[in-house]
Amino acid sequence: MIKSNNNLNSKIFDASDISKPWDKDNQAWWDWYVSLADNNDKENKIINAAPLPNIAIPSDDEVLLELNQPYDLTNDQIKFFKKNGFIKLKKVFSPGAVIKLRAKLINLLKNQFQVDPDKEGNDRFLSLEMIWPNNSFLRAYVLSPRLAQISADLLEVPAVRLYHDNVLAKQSGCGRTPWHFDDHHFPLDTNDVVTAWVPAQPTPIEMGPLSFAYPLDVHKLVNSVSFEKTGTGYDRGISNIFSKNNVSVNETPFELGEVSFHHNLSFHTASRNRTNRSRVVLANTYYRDGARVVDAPTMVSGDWQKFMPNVNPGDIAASPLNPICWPVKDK
Ligand SMILES: O=C(O)CCC(=O)C(=O)O
Repeated sequence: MIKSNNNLNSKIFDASDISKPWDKDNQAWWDWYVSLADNNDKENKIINAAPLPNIAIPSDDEVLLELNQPYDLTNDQIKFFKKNGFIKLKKVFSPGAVIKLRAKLINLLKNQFQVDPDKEGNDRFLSLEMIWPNNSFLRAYVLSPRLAQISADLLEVPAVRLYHDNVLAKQSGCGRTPWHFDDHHFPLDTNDVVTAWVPAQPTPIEMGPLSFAYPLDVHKLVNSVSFEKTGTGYDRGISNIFSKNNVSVNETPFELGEVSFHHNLSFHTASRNRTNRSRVVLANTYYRDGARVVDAPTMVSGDWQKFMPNVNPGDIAASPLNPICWPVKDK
């Protein structure tokens, strides 16, 4: 499906202060982005997270095998996703594969940021994108046929490409993720876009699991809210409209191995991490093969040229960094 230029997008493209491309790095983008969240929450006492389970860790080969297995979806699950714009699926990964993922991601974050992401007192939202080209083990989680097949089946498209990977560590005490939908961020001309959000630990409510407003078309209620480059007005505007209209929000814990999938028009948020453990997530975005880059990406699209080198506005989005992840090519 080629998307129409909805009101929210035209507002963004018209707003002179955000129409320029993002000119800083990815971490600076996230530091800016989370500053747009309203954090007037009363409940902000830090509690201890339950210890991580002490389980057998699978070998690399066992993990690879698991990441290649198909995951059968029912028609009801596909219908649920179409109507509500998100779905949470249990047992997408084994507990051991998730704990192994967490250890690898924590190592990467430590190397990049020279901090222990689990150390209290660092309440930042850390982000690392494009880990897969330089890490053969994590590549298996990002290009996973299992995640890509679920994504293609939910979108009901024959083939999906990777847009990017994103390691997201919401450290202890870090505040809310503002309300948004990803259509803002992905400069793609299609609505056939889905993000697999893979928590790398059990994620109770106090840790700030990703939460979804539903059904999908609640985005139409907030089309008229203008995006703002500074301040919390956009986040508060969305929140007020959702409250006034009694919009339902799914804010539920994630058990180990559970993964959510959300559509690019799904409005979502996440609460403060009120535990002493970093909420580490691998978020991979996949889109319909054949989609193009929009004509005028904005600063809200972030570092998109890093994800699609040498692809220009208007081009088919298919650089070597956007491999087809499903179906798997015969070797
Ligand atoms: O992890 C978060 O708090 C936000 C992630 C998000 O918005 C996304 O992956 O689309």
